[in-house]
Amino acid sequence: MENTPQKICFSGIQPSGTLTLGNYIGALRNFGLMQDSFQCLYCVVDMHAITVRQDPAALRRRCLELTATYIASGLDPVRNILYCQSHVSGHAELAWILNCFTYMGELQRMTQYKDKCAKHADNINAGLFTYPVLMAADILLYQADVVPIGADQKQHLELTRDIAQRFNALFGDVFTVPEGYFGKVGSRVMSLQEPTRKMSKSDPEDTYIALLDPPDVIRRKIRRAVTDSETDIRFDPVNKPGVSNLLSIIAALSSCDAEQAAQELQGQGYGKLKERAAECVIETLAPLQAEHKRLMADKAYLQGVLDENAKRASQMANRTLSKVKRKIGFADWGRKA
Ligand code: AQP
Repeated sequence: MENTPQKICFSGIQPSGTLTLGNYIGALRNFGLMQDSFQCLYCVVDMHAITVRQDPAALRRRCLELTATYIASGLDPVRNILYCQSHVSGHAELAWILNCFTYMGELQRMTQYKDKCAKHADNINAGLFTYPVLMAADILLYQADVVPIGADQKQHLELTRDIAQRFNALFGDVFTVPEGYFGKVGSRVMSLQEPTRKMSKSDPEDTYIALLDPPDVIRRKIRRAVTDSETDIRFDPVNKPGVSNLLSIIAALSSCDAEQAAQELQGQGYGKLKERAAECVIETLAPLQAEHKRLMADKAYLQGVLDENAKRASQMANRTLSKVKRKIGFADWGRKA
């Protein structure tokens, strides 16, 4: 029988703060689902993180914390390639090349760029603007077939596909055109205080649940979550965004759908809804938190995982980069990429 090459899955998370329940439900928990069927690369995207000012010591620490979170969430550090973006120079190289195949108008339409400009008005840097091109490079560098992401990244993935198709139309089949993978429920977890906005790790603390929050903090944050002035427990994201967000969280963590969760809690009041949501979150995060604590006690091990995997990632990246450079006409007489 012919040996078909394993399909590739790529995704990344920024070490820009403590990971939230949104990162977990929208992305991280789906990463684990891929590891049996794909060769997966999960990246700590520190180069994306510096589009917003970071404290250098905190950024270094968070890279290790995120690596520990990846492993603690069930990702096998041997089967999967868990590595740090800045350790593989191919990301920056390919991003520059793809910048020259991306239009200003395309980048100006990106809603995350507009949101981040509003949030960081004192630092609207060029990196913030070209962030989606770096993301396209991250994905295309490894010829990824599938990219598990939250709904907020859909627009960036569409742009990645457009760039890949544009490049392929000019130079032949260089890049695999990737597909997104979005979980059935919870691909957009909302802020606890402003449930019409997504939950973000760089927003104020009471708006999100951090993956490492202890049970009493989780209960308190959910108790204070904004709902509405009615009493009816109904899944209706437009008219009842706060209640619907809590129902989605319950649904995502207990493998039912949000309407079912609403039916089960019918007539029991918002207090009970919040209690149930808190229980689901606490129960889900407890094993991850324990494993994270154990891993963080062995930083040398985590650094070893990153070092080893950067080599594996670089080898894969260099294969694509050599091809791209050759196609666009960079001279390579007698040189190895
Ligand atoms: N609220 C969310 N609901 C569902 N998925 C989410 N993701 C983020 N927030 C939610 C998904 O998590 C992955 C990693 O995100 P990221 O850290 O690379 O960047 P982000 O999307 O900008 O996340 P944050 O938390 O909002 O970070 P900051 O505040 O630093 O910008 C992505 O797949 C994302 O879809």
